[in-house]
Amino acid sequence: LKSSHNEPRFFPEAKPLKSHYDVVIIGGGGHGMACAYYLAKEHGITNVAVLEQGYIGGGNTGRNTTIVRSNYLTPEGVKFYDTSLNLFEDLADDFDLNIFYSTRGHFTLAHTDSAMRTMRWRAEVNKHHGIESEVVDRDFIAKEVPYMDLDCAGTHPVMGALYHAPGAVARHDAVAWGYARGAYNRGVEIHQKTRVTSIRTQGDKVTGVETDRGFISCNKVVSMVAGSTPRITSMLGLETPIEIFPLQACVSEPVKPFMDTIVVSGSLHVYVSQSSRGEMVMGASVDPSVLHSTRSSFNFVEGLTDQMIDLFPFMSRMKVMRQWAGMSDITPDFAPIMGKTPIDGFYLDAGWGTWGFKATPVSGKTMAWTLANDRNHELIEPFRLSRFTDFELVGEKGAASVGH
Ligand code: PYC
Repeated sequence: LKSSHNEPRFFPEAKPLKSHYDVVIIGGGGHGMACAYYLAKEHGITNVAVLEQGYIGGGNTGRNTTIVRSNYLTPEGVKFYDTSLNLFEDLADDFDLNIFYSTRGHFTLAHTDSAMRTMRWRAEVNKHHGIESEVVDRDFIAKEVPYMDLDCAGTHPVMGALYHAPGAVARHDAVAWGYARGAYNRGVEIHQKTRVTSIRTQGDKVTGVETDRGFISCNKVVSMVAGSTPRITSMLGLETPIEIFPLQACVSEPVKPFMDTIVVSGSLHVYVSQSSRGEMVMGASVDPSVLHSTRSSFNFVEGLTDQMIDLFPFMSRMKVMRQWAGMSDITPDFAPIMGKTPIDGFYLDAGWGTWGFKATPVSGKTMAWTLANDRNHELIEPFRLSRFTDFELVGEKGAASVGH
């Protein structure tokens, strides 16, 4: 299959599995594809198979609200996500593919004194690390987001906000496809509709994976499956503190472009941006109970629109067009779990909760480095699995859509 400029298309033809690969990547979402891309591009490791039980980017990559930002709270988080944001800015050139990366400016509204205090704290940490982040007042917000009711229907008046100018959105599918095409062009094999059924070990070392298409021997396996992480780690008896909560989102019918910023309210648990097609892309916090499912609910739309209309009263006349859910793999400290594990040759890229899409480039790059060097990249060392037994939790209260 060739596209108009003679590049292989992003959906590679199905091939038989080889009997051995140097690296098997479980999960063909953005993170898996990014890891394959950087393994091939930066480390010359191309005897790699990406195994995806569905289709490329069909999991959480295709189910998020595409926000990219680096205004986190912890120094570890800020450095990590800022590296990602910088990589995002060059991806379209790297891929020769339009990923619709659009810098919008990102507001996190504060409706209480304590929220204002947290915004100041975040702004100070951000600035210390060279990130554009400022606490702004109501006048500034009113100028930048003129259609918003700052009094919030009189219920929770906005007091101020954290403003992060580099905040952006991107076309999520294109990110996965760009990485997939770049990996494929460099010799990586991508096997869709290929489900891993177990992982073989000898002693404490990985020797291969069983799939519904047969056994593959390999030296290294990395699990990059977000909401399916417990299914994979249970194959090895590996314990993590991850719990799965659905995260739902929806889009409105398309309307004339009127809002070019991203608006988030942690207190009201809503966030919204307008897509390049004119749809309002909206989400709320994770569902309240653990559930391994991508079902959508009416409750979600009802709760979300109730809050959204307080901020944007005219939206009461807009129709919700589509809704969906992803499975968020939430950790107790709202930071990911990355790197080596106690099982030799088995690596984890998990715990992506509600913060995974924006980490796609940096997770791919640092996990590829970690696999190639068999030691954790310095940016991901704080996110190692052993932090939960060493009592060195990260405490990332800059994560969105989760109660802290
Ligand atoms: O981290 O900005 C974020 C976010 C928004 C929705 C889910 N996560």
